[in-house]
Amino acid sequence: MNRTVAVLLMLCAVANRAERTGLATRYGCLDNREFSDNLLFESSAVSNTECGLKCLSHAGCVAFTTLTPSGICRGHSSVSVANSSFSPLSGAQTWTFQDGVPCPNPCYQLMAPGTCLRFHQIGKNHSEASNHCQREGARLYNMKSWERRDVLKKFMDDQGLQNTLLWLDAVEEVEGGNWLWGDGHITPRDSSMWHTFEPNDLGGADCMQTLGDYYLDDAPCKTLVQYVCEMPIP
Ligand SMILES: [Ca+2]
Ligand SMILES: [Ca+2]
Repeated sequence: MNRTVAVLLMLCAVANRAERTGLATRYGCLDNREFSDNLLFESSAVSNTECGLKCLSHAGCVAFTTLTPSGICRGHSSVSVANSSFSPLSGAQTWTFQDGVPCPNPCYQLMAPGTCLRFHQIGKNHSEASNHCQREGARLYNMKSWERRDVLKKFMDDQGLQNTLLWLDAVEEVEGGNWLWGDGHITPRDSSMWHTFEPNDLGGADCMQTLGDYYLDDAPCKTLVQYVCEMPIP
């Protein structure tokens, strides 16, 4: 090997290392997934970024799972779920590397200008779901307009899900009255956005959810329902 080739190889190695290291701060979230059949390593890490760097330093590592505050860091050789071994691990998040994550939290997906959304598949009652969103700096989804209904439908289509019941960021102002959204917007009881025969106050329903092809429905607040959080981009 002559000297020029050796120097070039060395420069390439340095550049490659820098590129892979840089990627560790740009990752997207695969949401609460734990892969048990493609585990490359288990270690500990104080942050998602540190875990990402460990993954990058392992050949064949394409995704990593972090569990806080225990600091568990797992590297995975694949993001596919084989042998039906997929099971959501409470509190865990799985990440994969990608460029240009546009939302402040990489678990969120940019769906409309200024609007980042995240689907939570583990059902909670309305107040717990709302609190969960707020802990992430977000709110339950606001579906006060047809335009916003179309954004939500597109987002759920992207998840491969149709006609999913989802908590929304509205409650009944007074029994038999109008419905109040978190931003102060009012949806009257005779709005065309309600599903047929809704609101019907079945079971003392005071919280808003989606029904059918993303129409409005009143539902009992204690019901366990999946939800979408919405994070505004500052
Ligand atoms: Ca009611
Ligand atoms: Ca109802």
